[in-house]
Amino acid sequence: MERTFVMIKPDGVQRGLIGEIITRFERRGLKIIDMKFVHVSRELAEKHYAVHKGRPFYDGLIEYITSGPVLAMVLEGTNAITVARNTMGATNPADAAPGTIRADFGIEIGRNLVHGSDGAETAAFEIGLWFGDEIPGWERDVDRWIFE
Ligand code: D4T
Repeated sequence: MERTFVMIKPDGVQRGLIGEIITRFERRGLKIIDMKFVHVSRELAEKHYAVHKGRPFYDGLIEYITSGPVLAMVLEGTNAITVARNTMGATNPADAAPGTIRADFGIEIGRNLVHGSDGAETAAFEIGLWFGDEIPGWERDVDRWIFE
């Protein structure tokens, strides 16, 4: 079963949307494997967003992600990476499809509420960076009604 790294960014936390956002992943069938509140250091932010270093929005992005606590989590399910990103919607909330998290709660790209790994390699890197290597799974009784 695939795992992905998802984060509720500082705007989602500050605006009291943690429950609302987690509910959307949970009710879709994604299983929460681990979760924690993180006061993001500059060092962690720079590692997480290393691929964007040098881009015009990089400094603002680092400032934003370190501006308040975030809720980091590992989600598991069939095609979890794609399913989580589809649940979040397009990076720019202005382009996100109605019904997605970013469309329903956001309006600007620099305040887009959530992050989700964009591929298998990124997911492995980000889960390791935020949670370490060995995260145990757990048996969810309802799984047989969600996964075929
Ligand atoms: P994250 O990584 O936050 O889930 O976003 P995406 O995977 O959907 O998008 P991304 O990596 O292209 O961008 C990372 C992060 O940078 C912000 N950003 C991006 C921005 O503020 N201005 C921009 O022009 C771009 C491209 C938003 C998400």
